[in-house]
Amino acid sequence: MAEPLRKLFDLTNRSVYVAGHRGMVGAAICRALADRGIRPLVATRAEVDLERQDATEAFFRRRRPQVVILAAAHVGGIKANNDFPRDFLYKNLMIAANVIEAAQRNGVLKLAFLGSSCIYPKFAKQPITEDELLTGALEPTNEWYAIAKITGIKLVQAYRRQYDADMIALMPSNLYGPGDNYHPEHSHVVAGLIRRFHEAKLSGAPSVTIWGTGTPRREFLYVDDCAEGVLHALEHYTGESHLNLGTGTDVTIADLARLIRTITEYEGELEFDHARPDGTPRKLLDVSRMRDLGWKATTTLEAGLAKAYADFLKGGGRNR
Ligand code: GFB
Repeated sequence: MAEPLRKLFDLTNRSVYVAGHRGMVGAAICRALADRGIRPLVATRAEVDLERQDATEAFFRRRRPQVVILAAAHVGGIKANNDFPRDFLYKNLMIAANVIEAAQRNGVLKLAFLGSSCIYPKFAKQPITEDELLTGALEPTNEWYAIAKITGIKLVQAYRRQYDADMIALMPSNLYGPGDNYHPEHSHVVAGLIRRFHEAKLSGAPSVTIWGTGTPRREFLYVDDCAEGVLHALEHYTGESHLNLGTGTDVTIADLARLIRTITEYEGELEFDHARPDGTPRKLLDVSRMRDLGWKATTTLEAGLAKAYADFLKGGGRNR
């Protein structure tokens, strides 16, 4: 049997600040920390507005976290990205710059910055290795968000080079799961379709509309798998390159829609609205670096979607 990988960094007995603990990802990271007996340091937006430099620095001076997991971000699906370019660029840039600078000034021992697979060029080689970054033009619907997240990766690299700071950057594929945003227009595809299929079932609507052609392929990572990956990377990795977090498999949006139709027990038809954008044709991540570090996602798409729908039925998530 292979030797278990040696930990480079021990989270035990550390004060771990999870920025963005009310979001889907931050909440999952708090659950993963709780499983290891770690009670994270968290703060509401009223306590610290991470878009403001002075507030962020005052918070770090006061609370002195030793580890920072930067899961705070302004996020949304393809339509929200397209409709609110300033919000996606400005807010995410400010959050990244303020938190990373405050961490450096206040002696943080280790920081993980979270981004997204949309940082890669629209026509990146598939599956996408970490080296594809900045090799081509971005997908226009999400370039604002992507530029902010690429800047976060570059900040991490710059602080590593200039200060020898132990900071890493992690790029998950499309995330879904408990605590998602169910806004009818601004959500990501999984949450948007769970809601639409559920409502169509209740109202007896004959069909459900899926945006775009249904042909784009996406890789969906269950949020609790992502959280485990983040903690695993904190413990086992340090290095300049960001790391991909994904499952290594993808599905078409049409197949995803059929799966959600089955899970929600909706019996009507699917219709595709070609007037809506498809976005990137494909963004399947090469996950071999994380696999070599001893991590892999364990939740199948079917099981993850069933858990996400159960959470929706319980009233979980935002914008219900
Ligand atoms: O989830 P989504 O908005 O993320 O859309 P992206 C994925 C695909 O699903 C697109 C289609 O081809 C959409 O056209 N789709 C079909 C839908 N029906 C729906 C629906 O009801 N709602 C939504 N939202 N999509 C985002 C980026 O891109 O991915 C973000 O804009 C971020 O910046 C995120 O990176 C992970 O994969 O297209």
